[in-house]
Amino acid sequence: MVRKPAAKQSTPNVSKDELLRYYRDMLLIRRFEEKAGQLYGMGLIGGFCHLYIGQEAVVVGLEAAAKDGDKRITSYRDHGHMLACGMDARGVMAELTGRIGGYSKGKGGSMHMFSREKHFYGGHGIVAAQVPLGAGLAFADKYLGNDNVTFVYFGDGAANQGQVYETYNMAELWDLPVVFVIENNQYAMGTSVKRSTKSTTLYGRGEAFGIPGEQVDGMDVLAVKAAGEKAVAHCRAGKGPYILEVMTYRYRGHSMSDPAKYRTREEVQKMRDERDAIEHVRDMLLTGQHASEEDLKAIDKEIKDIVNDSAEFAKDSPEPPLDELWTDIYATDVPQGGAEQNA
Ligand SMILES: Cc1ncc(C[n+]2csc(CCOP(=O)(O)OP(=O)(O)O)c2C)c(N)n1
Ligand SMILES: [Mg+2]
Repeated sequence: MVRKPAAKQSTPNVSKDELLRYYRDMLLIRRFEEKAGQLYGMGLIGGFCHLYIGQEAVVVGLEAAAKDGDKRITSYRDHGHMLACGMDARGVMAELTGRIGGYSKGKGGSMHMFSREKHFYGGHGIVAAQVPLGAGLAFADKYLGNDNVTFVYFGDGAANQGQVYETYNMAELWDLPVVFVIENNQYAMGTSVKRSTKSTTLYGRGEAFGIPGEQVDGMDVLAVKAAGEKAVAHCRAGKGPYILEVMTYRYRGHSMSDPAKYRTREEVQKMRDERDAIEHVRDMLLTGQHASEEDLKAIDKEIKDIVNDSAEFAKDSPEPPLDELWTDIYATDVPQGGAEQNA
């Protein structure tokens, strides 16, 4: 197999533990997504399901730059973000299958899961809707005077939505601590960036608003982490938002029903063979003699067990009872008098 060197030089003195952690976290996402694909095929998952396979290094690299209290919000391609911020695989799989043991009690499905504990704010089906919401999360932290940062993930297609630029303006005006992460996987459904966008550096659009940014090799988890640390330091220093355009690739279709006529099989295979992010870390572990084939096999087994367990948990968990239709519709913890104050 011909593996091209990473576009950016990775930090050579990365620790063994760190590399193993990234390998494990990326593999968990990949195997979980493969299992979700299987369950979908068996009819156990209804509705939409967008897999993250190929993009694992983006979220794992950025989570490595985050600290406790930081927030994250993303689109409908969201299972990887949940797992990477520490949400339980069981709860995610049970939600995908519409069971009561899921994060939204089986009522949200793939695109609508949340965890206040892990500061994960969804899961949004409207393209780019999470961008202004994410700025709102960052506004709350700024208002409270803490040093938390919000990671707002969106796609190359979403980057053409108007609300992104309204948000850029306000975020820069108010120096909001937000890292805008454009996951440029080169396609928005069946439309390539080349067909939809004249300027190919999406991060450069921040210049009009005074927001700095950069392009990052999203198939290199160490490069993503290093760029994430830089962005986060900018935000925590009170300098306002930062844009990271992370160059990545989705191996699977847009969703589970994708005719795949907009790109060749060879294009996908080439990325898998030459740029795969998990294989890249695997190579570093083996060539640096940080781990043996046996060690990696043991990790593979551990991950497989977690994923199989999540699927079993999901299948055993009952569907929500009918009276759940009437719960979780309105907020119940709104302070008294709130409505009058806003009238
Ligand atoms: C406002 C809005 N317009 C259109 C759609 C239909 N739609 C769903 S996903 C998508 C493509 C978005 O692509 P991108 O932002 O690159 O994210 P990716 O799917 O590649 O992760 C479109 C057009 C939608 N959900 N919301
Ligand atoms: Mg895209």
